[in-house]
Amino acid sequence: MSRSRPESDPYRQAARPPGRPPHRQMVWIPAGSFQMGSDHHYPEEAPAHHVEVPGFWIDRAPVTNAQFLKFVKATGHVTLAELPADASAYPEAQMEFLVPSSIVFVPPMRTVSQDDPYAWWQYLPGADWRHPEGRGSSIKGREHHPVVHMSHGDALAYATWAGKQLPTEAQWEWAARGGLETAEYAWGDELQPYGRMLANTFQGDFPHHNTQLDGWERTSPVGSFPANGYGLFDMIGNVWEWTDDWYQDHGSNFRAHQAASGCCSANNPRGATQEASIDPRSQHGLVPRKVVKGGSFLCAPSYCRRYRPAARMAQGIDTSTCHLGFRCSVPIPSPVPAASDSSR
Ligand SMILES: [Ca+2]
Repeated sequence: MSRSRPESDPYRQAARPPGRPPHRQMVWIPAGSFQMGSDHHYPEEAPAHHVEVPGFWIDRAPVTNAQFLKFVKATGHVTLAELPADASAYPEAQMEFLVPSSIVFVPPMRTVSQDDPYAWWQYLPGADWRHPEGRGSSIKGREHHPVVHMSHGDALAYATWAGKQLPTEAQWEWAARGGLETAEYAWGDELQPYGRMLANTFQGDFPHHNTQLDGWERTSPVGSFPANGYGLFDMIGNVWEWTDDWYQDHGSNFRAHQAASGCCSANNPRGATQEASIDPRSQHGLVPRKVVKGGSFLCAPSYCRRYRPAARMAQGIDTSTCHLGFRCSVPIPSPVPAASDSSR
């Protein structure tokens, strides 16, 4: 059975882009409605609920190191990971954690409990977008890999410079589905159809044994795997991607809309308020959280099956890691392209 919309579908008829892309390497995503979230996986994805999304433009691939370098050269932007942390904001933190640093996946040498993420996550001094694995590492030869170690503010600064925005969660998920609105994956209902790897994820026994069946231990050049139905690369796997929505349980989001409207689908819902996105039980401070999507090269069937469009995760806006990047979007009517666009 085909999952594509019929030609008579009004949303299909509205699929044509309204004009030329506002920037190079952007793809038109037609307006549509779909079941956002999933009732078949992790609790934070439920309940699946009906939403509508107006048409918009989105980057064909995540922002790369080469693109981010142009931004830094043009603006002098210094990422959060390159700055020492404000001791007053983290009164409980030890001094060694206040130096410029970021979170890096360091695979353990042997089997460890999957209940202890500190067995494979380390704060490494000197880790940042230019040094993805900490001091001594570099992005030489990885110019076309997704930029990583991005805080939400870093991603937003780039998007603003480029005359773009960060996508909402609904936009991101609708785009990731590639026209297969109810499929488990961005390409269908099987993770590895005919044994074929269709995204950069983790194969083997997480976290200590990565068989690299897909050819990549860490990030991969954008476009190394097939595009989805909208022609978008790396929506799934490679790196998690920031959205611009404050995190909220889907259930709370859905109920709030029902209470406010009494009916109907939410149109491009925007999640919580900044204050409501904070987890009061967090051991990492009362940090506002945004939604990240898409999973990464560290998502494994044996640990984290978040290599699906419905998957989502709350991420503190001050957090940067070696598997977190972003891509940009442009709504319609689109803002005037920035002068920086010619450099992309
Ligand atoms: Ca891989």
